[in-house]
Amino acid sequence: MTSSIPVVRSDAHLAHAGLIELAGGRPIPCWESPERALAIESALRGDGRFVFEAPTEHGREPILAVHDADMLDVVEHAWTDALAAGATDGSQPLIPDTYLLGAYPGGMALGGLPASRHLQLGAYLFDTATPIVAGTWGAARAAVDVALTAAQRVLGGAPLAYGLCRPPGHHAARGMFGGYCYFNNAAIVAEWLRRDGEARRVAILDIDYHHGNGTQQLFWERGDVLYLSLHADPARAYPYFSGYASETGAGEGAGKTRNWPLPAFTRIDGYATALAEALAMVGAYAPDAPLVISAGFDTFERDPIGDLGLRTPDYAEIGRLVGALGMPVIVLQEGGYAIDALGANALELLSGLRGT
Ligand code: SP5
Ligand code: ZN
Repeated sequence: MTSSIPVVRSDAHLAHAGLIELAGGRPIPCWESPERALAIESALRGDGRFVFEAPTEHGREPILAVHDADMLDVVEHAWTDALAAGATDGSQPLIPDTYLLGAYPGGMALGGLPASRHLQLGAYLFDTATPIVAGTWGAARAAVDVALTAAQRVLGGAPLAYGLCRPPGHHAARGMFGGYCYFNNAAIVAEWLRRDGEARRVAILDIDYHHGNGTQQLFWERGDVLYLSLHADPARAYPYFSGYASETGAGEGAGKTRNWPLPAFTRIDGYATALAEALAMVGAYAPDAPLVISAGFDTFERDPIGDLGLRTPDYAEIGRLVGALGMPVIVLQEGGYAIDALGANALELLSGLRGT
């Protein structure tokens, strides 16, 4: 009998709630909601093949190996600084009013930033859909611990483990966050596999609907981490500014980043063609660590913010194709917003990977 698949999950995400984003200039409830993770957990609990566990604390060090300390400081303190300054009554999420773009300084030398961390927010956050509330810091920290604990299970011998990360991570870069993401869970795991797991080559396969700009930025010049991403063409889809096929890495990382921008309404046949190219690259790279999958289900045909055409059984097919590599796999949750289908889609992916 095949043994149970470890699922690492935490309740800390429940306090990262009451989020809003803008749609056509109007505030709407954030698509990235607690109900997403609850739906997945409930579907997996209704299936006998999983064993559930809480994350163990890994501290700040694995996060600081990937992100700048001043960015962590803002995620940790923006909310309490805003409350202390009377800038919010605490009933609404914090969204910056001013963003520090790369073009701001021009030829100037900038003299500093305000001391209050809520006034620094626009220097680290790149979109309006990633607000801060009282529970954000705790949830983002727990998501990292969830990811690292899942990685530990696989290093400990499990062929497959699932980290039910919420918030997601792949849009978070070294000193910048956004896209519903605060800390880059998958990148933190990859870096941790290099440092603590003593791996020499780690591969990250990103199957979220969106380009993982954060993961790509972090490993752009790194030959020791392969980053492969299948996603909606940024010419029409968020995050717009990266994920084009011409982006392939630089320096020691030349050729170690690859992107497959996909047309709208891509179905499993077209998707599998791109995936086969990515999987051949993983095989040729010959990782000596588990494969890290940034798993988003926003590629689903009914996803409210996506336009690809995958159906529920297609995730089992993706799982089987990846599983044919014969590598141990760490699956980390990224996006996916069709709440009524998330549980089934996650079950299919994990079943395909497990070969059942
Ligand atoms: C982790 C992840 O999936 N982050 C995605 C963040 C996307 N946020 C902005 C989405 C803008 C969507 N516009 C949708 C139009 C739908 N008709
Ligand atoms: Zn996404």
